[in-house]
Amino acid sequence: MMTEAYIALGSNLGDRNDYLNKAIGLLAETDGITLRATSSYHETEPVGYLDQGMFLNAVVLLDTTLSPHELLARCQQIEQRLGRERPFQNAPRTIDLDILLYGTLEMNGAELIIPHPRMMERSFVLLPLNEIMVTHSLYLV
Ligand code: GSY
Repeated sequence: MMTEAYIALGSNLGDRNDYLNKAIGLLAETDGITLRATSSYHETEPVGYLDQGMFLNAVVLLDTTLSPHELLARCQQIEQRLGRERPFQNAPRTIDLDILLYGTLEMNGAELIIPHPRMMERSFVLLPLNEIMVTHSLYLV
């Protein structure tokens, strides 16, 4: 079954534009994923851990036949491939991929919570999400 999924991307280390481009390219070339829309890239102040560089954030809309856990595994694989290290929580990162929405699914698992539990309080997610959702989501038309 094909499902619409939204993924948030963020980078605040190195060539942030290139990390976002590469991560979106890797998502797009994944079997079981079709890239439907990409927001513009938003430069944003860090939220949470403040003593770090500005982020570049974006949101993409995918059609996918992957399950939520398969999609999570692919996102984590892309983070690793692009050199993400996790020295401490909220540390600066080359690239971060978070599943925001997966169709109308609501799940509360140990590894994965959908919708993303903090998305509604993060303007760095809501602004790019709004940009593509209003024009591309089938659920809103
Ligand atoms: O998963 C969210 C990572 N993150 C970000 C982010 O992507 N953008 C901004 N502006 N601040 C953030 N703080 C954290 S943690």
